[in-house]
Amino acid sequence: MSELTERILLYIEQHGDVDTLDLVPIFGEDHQKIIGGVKSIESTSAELINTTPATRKTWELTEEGRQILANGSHEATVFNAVPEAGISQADLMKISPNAKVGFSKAMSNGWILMDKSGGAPVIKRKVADIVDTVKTHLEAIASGKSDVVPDNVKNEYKKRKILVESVTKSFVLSKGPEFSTSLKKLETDLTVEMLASGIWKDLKFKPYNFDALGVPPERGQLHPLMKVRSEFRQIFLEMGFSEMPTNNFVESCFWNFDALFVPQQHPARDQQDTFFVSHPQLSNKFPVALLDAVKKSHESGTDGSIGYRYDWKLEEAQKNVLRTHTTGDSARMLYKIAHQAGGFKPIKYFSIDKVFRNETLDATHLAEFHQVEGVVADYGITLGDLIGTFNAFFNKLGITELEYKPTFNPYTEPSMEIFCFHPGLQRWIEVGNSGVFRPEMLRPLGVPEGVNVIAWGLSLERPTMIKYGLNNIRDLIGPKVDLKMVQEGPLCRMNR
Ligand code: FB9
Repeated sequence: MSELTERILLYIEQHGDVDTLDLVPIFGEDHQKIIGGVKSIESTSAELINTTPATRKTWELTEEGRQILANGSHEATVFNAVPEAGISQADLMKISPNAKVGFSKAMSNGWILMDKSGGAPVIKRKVADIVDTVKTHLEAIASGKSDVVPDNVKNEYKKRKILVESVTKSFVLSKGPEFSTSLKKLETDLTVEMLASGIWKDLKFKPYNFDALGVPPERGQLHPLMKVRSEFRQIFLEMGFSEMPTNNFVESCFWNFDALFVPQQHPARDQQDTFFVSHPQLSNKFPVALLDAVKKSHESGTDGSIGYRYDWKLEEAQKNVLRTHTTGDSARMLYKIAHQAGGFKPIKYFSIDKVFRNETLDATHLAEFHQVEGVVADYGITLGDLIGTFNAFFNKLGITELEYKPTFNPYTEPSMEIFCFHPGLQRWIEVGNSGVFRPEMLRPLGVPEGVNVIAWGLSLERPTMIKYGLNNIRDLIGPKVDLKMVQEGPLCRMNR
């Protein structure tokens, strides 16, 4: 038991009830330390002492008051600075920043006088010595004996801003039902040994604290991106879409570009925009008939198109890249369903996975992001179906005001950028890109005449940053992410 807790218990034993503030001058301890001792007693047993909250007006020294306590009052400092021969008032004013206050107090106390008999006025002592009552008063107040200083004097010091009145919370201590001057450690567990030996009868057990909060269980937490991915996945599933396999970060240029009718000279296929893979550098497993059909589509067109009229090169198509979009996976799926047993059947597919772009990094763009893509293939569907699908999709994200702007993609015609008026941001923002896959892409894949395929894409990062109020992508992804943001991130409900 600490010496302070022992002193508190003994004092209560000998003197009965006591206010913790009154123990300050008795123990010569700071009030907060005494409160700590009381808490320590209570933590051992709530039955030992009773504590009744109390409040009391107390006097505290200000910073200036503490300086006076240490160095004496301003008037005493001025008096002590006046030599036998006297001193000019100007020189006296230089002795301390409070010399002016001290001078007028020392004059009104009759400690000093101004002698003009010799022409220029000289300040001299009027008495041989002084009693620095202010310092004495402050010493009493600082040691908890403010009662010895008359109220009018305390109020005078308050006006001089060397004393301030405050309300201090304290406790009136009294004997509890199990009062004792010794702090017997309370048992916190009833063991087999205690029961078997019977010593439990003589032990004191700590009462249960049913108000104690449980220890928060260690648990994992989904990253905000994964929370938003779950929301998007749920939306697609609700709309009858099935998830495509996209477990291939490395893709051949053939599927990433050529099968999408992206010409081999397209700038997107340069090193500035795309990450090329050195090991394995090339792919070489492609359906031969598909290669020929894609080659023909690029060189001389298909289905009424004249193509790009260039010599399409296999070795260009064989190069491996980090996929720049998941639309290559959509092309694989279209090829697969066009060649499945029983022939083409309408589908609604979606994918959400990482893609990589060798682009300039900025506050909202990294070299990788998650693309969200939806694809619908069916007989006779139109741009109107695409717009209707968007409205349904974005309505589930809480977005109702959508606008569309014509744009160009090598693999879709018509193509549209999608904009929405974001209610939270109160401004129009770009929310994605979309289009109807061109016949020059669909025919080589084997998708039958009469079948149209509509598709759209957006990212996961942009809506996540908006949802979680982040302005810099590096606060969401990367080594500088504040894990508290992840741990404490709220549940994600995209439409509210
Ligand atoms: O995600 C984007 N914006 C967005 C999306 C959702 C959202 O949620 C609402 C609050 C509830 C808010 C904003 N964008 C697409 C637009 C911009 O952020 C843009 O600056 C960044 N874009 C990425 C590409 O940047 C290099 C987002 C990404 C993107 C763009 C296009 C596609 C996919 C991802 C596509 C496609 C496509 C087109 C036709 C056929 C198939 C796929």
